[in-house]
Formats: sequence, C-alpha cells, structure tokens
Amino acid sequence: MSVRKSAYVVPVFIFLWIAIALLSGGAGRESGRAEKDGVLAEREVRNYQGEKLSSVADFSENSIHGPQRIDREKYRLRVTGLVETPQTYTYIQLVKERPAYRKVITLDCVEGWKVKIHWEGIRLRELLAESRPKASAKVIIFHAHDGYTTSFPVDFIMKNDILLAYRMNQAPLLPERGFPFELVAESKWGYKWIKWVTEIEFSDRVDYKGYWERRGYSNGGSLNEDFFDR
Ligand SMILES: Nc1nc2c(c(=O)[nH]1)N[C@H]1C(S)=C(S)[C@@H](COP(=O)(O)O)O[C@H]1N2
Ligand SMILES: [Mo]
Repeated sequence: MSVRKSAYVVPVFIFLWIAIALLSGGAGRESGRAEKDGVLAEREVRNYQGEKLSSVADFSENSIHGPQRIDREKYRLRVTGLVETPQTYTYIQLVKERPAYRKVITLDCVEGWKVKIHWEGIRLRELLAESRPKASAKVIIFHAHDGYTTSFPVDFIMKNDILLAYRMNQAPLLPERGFPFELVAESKWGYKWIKWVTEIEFSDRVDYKGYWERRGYSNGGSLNEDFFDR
C-alpha cells in the first residue's frame, strides 16, 4: 500500500516541478523579450506612405571589426576639434530631448546591394551649431567605436538636412546596424554611412582620409561618381 502511494507521489511531484519551471521560464522570457529586444515589441514598418521599404535584415553585415555592442548608459557623443565650445552628449539628451526628423533614403553599398529605409534621428546641423564651429574648420571627421572613420566637407553637413539616425523603419536601431547612431549620408556611398558614431571632430585637414578612403575609395563618395579614385 505505502509502496503504491509513493509510486504516484514521485511522478506527480516531478510533473508539478516541470510545469512550474516551464511557466516561470516562459513568463521570464516573454518579459525579457519586450524589455531587451525592442524590435520584437516594436516591429519594423515595411510600407511608408505607399512606398515599399527594405527590411533591416536586408543589409549585408561586413563591418571592419564586426557588430559593436554599446552600453546606452555609458555612451557619450563628443563634438571636438575646431569649435568654440566642445560638447559631450548622453544618449537621452540626443534622443529624448530634441526634435526628431524622418526621411526615406536608400543606402547603396559599393558591393552592389541597396536598402531603402525609413530613418529617424536628429538633424546634425542643429546639434553641431551648439559647439560653434570655427571658420578655420573645413572638414568634419566622424569617429566610431570600432575605430572606423570617414569625413565630409563642413558644408555638406551644415548646409543640408543630414540625419544622425537612432531608428530604422520606425524600430530602434539594432546593435549590428550601428546602435546608438548611424549617419544617414544621403547621396553618398555606403562606406560614408558611419555606424556606432562616438565623436564628431571639426578639422582643417582637408586631405584627411577615412578607413576605406585610405584604401582607395573616393573621398567625396558621391553616388553619381565612380567610387574608386583614379
Ligand atoms: N563604424 C563603422 N561604420 C560603417 C562600416 C564599418 O565597418 N564600421 N561599414 C560601412 C559600410 S561599407 C556600409 S555599406 C554601411 C552599411 O553596412 P552594414 O550593412 O554593415 O550596416 O555601413 C558603413 N558604416
Ligand atoms: Mo559598403
């Protein structure tokens, strides 16, 4: 009699234990998903005002040192070089405390693929004016967390509505897509669209060349020009 009773107790106990583990584990995964991976909670948009967009998954990830993981709390964007008042910004100051601008722009990589994306971010000329660039500054050099750099004439950034993006297709930027910020270098080849931007430097080094530019890609980087310097 007592043998038969224990024969039930053990499987019932194991069943309850597995059920509790599954339920609590499942619930934990669910809430972790909503918190940690914003893209599942906020799904990307694939149509915008009748235009069909590419997906954030359509990029071909080939960054020089692979995807970078940047801690949002520790992140700082510095504006340096030939400016009257250098600045340091936190993620919150950049994303929550200034107006957001939106544009649909296509990124074309020299490898032959392209992606049409809805971008949202801050307008750079507005942000950079706060540092009061000196007249001697001729180029803006962008530096990234992976050591990547690229540069532009000051006028390209300060006389156009160029975005520093923190959202793609209305979902938060993914780490491999440049979180927290990717430059939307519209009308320029993909290698000008620097990801994981950490520093924006005003400079008078008009012959400065970034990572791919040093390796033969055109410094202007315009889509309507050949991407190799001859
Ligand atoms: N920091 C950083 N930004 C970068 C790169 C890189 O290697 N590092 N690659 C560039 C290139 S060549 C392209 S085409 C675009 C988009 O590349 P992705 O598909 O890897 O995002 O990011 C650009 N920005
Ligand atoms: Mo590229």
